[in-house]
Amino acid sequence: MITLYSFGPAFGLPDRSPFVMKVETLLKMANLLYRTDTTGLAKAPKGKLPYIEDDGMLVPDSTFIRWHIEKKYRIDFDQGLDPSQKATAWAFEKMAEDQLYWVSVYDRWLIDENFRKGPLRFFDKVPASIRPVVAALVRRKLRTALYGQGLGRHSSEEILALGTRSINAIADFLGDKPFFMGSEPTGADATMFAFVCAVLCPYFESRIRSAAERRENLRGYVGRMTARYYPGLKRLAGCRAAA
Ligand SMILES: N[C@@H](CCC(=O)N[C@@H](CS)C(=O)NCC(=O)O)C(=O)O
Repeated sequence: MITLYSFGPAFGLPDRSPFVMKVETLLKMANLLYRTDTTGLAKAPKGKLPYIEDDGMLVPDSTFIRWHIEKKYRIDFDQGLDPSQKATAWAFEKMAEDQLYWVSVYDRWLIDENFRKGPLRFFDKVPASIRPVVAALVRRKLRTALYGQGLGRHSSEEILALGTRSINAIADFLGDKPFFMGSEPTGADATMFAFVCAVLCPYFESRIRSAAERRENLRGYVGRMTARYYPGLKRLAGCRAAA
């Protein structure tokens, strides 16, 4: 059975990482048996989660995991898409992973109130005497990563403008289609679902979340994806599963 190394549920989401949620959704789409293990970060091959272990083979990174599943289990997550649709799906996925994701990181880690009730809790098991120092160090690491990525160099207004542009692009492209690329789910849905959930997560106060909430079709989409892939969760990211 495949082991998915994950962080575990948090903030009302199946996992605090949208990359983990993406992989879990792909595993569900592929109907593959898997179990989750939340103890893998320290030995992660690339220092990040998710990674999977499949028959003794470690595969890190959500995109390479997808390609591994496609190759080993002969699954085409892009089934039915023509080359132009595949190119569009890839571009949207990378926009979500390489830009929108960082907007969520900014919101969760750098807005004080969100940090206090969210990421700071990740350090609850660290001895109280060193907890503030460890949390501050990790927060600084995230701030440096955001600066290196580029988004962290912008003002909060500019970050909001960039994030809103992406959210609106996703909502406009989705339109009234049931799933991102059409009437049936494809691999892109695993990504769009995960990253839209991260933005819509009601646990955090954020202006990008308000911008996403104004797009009714995104809420319906999250509801549909939840009903199909997480039927046990009646509500995800504030959206009813039976939407
Ligand atoms: N490109 C990777 C990104 C994964 C990623 O950024 N994971 C973050 C959590 S969302 C992580 O594990 N961070 C832990 C760390 O940097 O220490 C993928 O697609 O899987």
